[in-house]
Amino acid sequence: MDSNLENDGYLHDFKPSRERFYSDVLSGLQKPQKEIPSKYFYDEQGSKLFECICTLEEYYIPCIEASIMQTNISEMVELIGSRVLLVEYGCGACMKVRGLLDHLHDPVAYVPIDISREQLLRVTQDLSVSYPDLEVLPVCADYTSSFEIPVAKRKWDRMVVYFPGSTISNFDILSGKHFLKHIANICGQGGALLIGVDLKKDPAVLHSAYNDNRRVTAAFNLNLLQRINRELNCDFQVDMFEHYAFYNPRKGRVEMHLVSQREQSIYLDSTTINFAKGESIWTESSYKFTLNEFAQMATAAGFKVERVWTDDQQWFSVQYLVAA
Ligand code: AVI
Repeated sequence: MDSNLENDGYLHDFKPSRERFYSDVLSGLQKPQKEIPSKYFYDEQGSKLFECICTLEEYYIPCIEASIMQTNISEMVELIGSRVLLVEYGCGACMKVRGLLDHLHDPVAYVPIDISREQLLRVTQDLSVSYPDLEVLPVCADYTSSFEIPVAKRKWDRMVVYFPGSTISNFDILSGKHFLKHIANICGQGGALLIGVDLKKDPAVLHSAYNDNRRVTAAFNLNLLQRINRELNCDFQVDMFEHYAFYNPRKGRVEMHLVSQREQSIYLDSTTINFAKGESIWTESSYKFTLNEFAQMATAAGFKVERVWTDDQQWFSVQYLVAA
């Protein structure tokens, strides 16, 4: 994909096209188990809803991850070392990285990567005010497809990729392994990945995390259909679908679906998609790992697990993996 530099010349833009969204939705809805890739949750409205999920009491991840980061920041910064090129995959509002940037020794540059161009431009400006000596090189891209890491003005000693929030959970196991392999290649020998990884726990905790009382997660899930209506001129009757999330212990993952409340059809251009009553669209998987399971995946991808930090209940982990 070509990089279209914005007018002011500093945004490296690899944003995926409407055609790609359309073909992913069409092919997903034509599968026997209908599905839509979870990366399409994050339009402007979806990103806002996700930020709201992150403030919910039931959704334990942000709070526990933040406390693991705070407690262990000195050790993390020591491992990362000085003159680092810090790259963040899916930076969102760039809130989490501030905790790192506040403590790193002489970082060379920060490369925030996100699919949401407007938010990326906004947060880049905010970061330049907060960290005037730091070179910020934003990249607008779907980080699961191809893009290039921009060249920093200064030479760096090590590239470290930051991938918090357990977004790795939203890949299926094989593509998660490929993704980690791709990161190992990008950061090169001696480079590292600082990653948040959600752990297996009581299914009741998982159930309420993905079925919150205020139904924010339900709104987040249903926004996917609203987005398809808005951007692809489709005619989903959103109130005829229901959010459904459950823990599948055999697969070790929470699955989110949108279940059709009646027999119905939708039209995507000239294609008709039929739904039986009770038929679902699978919209997200969120894998939960044991420390051992994740270590196996990381090792198979070419990483050595250097350090693992967890909370007292072992609900969540932050891991420092070094590219072998
Ligand atoms: C972004 N990702 C790690 C979240 C998760 O927990 O899998 C997305 C999410 N889906 C529903 N709630 C949060």
